[in-house]
Amino acid sequence: MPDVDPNAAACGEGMFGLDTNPQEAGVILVPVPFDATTSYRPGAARGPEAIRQASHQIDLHDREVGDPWRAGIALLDPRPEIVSHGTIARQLVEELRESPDDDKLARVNQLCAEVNQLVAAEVSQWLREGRLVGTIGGDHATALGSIQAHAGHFGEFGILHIDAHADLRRDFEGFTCSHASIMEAVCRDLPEVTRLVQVGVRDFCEEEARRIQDANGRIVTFFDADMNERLFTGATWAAIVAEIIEVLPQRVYISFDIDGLDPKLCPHTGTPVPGGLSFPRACHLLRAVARSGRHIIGFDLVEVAPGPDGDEWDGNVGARLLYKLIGVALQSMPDAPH
Ligand SMILES: [Mn+2]
Repeated sequence: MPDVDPNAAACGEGMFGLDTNPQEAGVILVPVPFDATTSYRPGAARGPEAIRQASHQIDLHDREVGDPWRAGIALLDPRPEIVSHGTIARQLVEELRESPDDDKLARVNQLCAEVNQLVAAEVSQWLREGRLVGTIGGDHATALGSIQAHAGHFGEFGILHIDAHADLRRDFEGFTCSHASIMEAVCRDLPEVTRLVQVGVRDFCEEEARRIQDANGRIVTFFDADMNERLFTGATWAAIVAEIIEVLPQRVYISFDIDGLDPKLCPHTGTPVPGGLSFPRACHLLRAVARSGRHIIGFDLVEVAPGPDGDEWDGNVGARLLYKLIGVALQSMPDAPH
């Protein structure tokens, strides 16, 4: 157990004020400060740092998830190549939006592919050492390498995908790895992902709606409008959560786009949409997954973006959600006391 006083104010500089050495941590957090293809409003590249800074005000003892800090939580340093790739790619994307250029587009796609490979290699290495690994984006495309690594390590699993968007576009602005097509890439390239369960979706195109319909049950989407219609006419959140859990396989990877929450909780995220989950509803859902006996094998938290003037609210919500994600994943481990 790390040498920490959970009742004292945060004293370390690491995530949640912990300065756990990665070699001694049960939980490894991989930051991916990269958001090259964000279409509307960039900023998610600064997400990991915003979450780290805001995390210092969080109490380490949590009513819902107990004491996840006891497992040891270590935030890795961002890979310098990811940072430099992001700077180059963002510049190229800005030029592309001025005038299309096939060579520049190919270069951006190559940079994104290299970031994926770096993330996949890093996550795989820690999974082989038996750690719980969480990836912190970055835009949603940064989750792909993490999901690939979990597929390589665990074999078959399902994804619980909380998001305002379906992320099932075949190709978005010519980018092969866009935040808007990440789950399409996952479904196309990773047969290990036996089911994609989407929650909170409220912004999608006709092609994506057809993609869901034609997936023969591999993609199950709990649309925000449908859930609200039921809640407004007397259904309970617990009943809807039970239906979500029922379609999840035994092993679950959670991909959490912060914009799945009410945008009041993430006002600076790249593509906010009205509606979405409240914080307590999201926490109830996460806890229910762990309580159901399913094994949460890993997770990502993406699209958290700080305000331009140092507004820390998005980071604050992101840090609290991150602590819950770590907590439920630890609770769900096959050998964890329930
Ligand atoms: Mn989204």
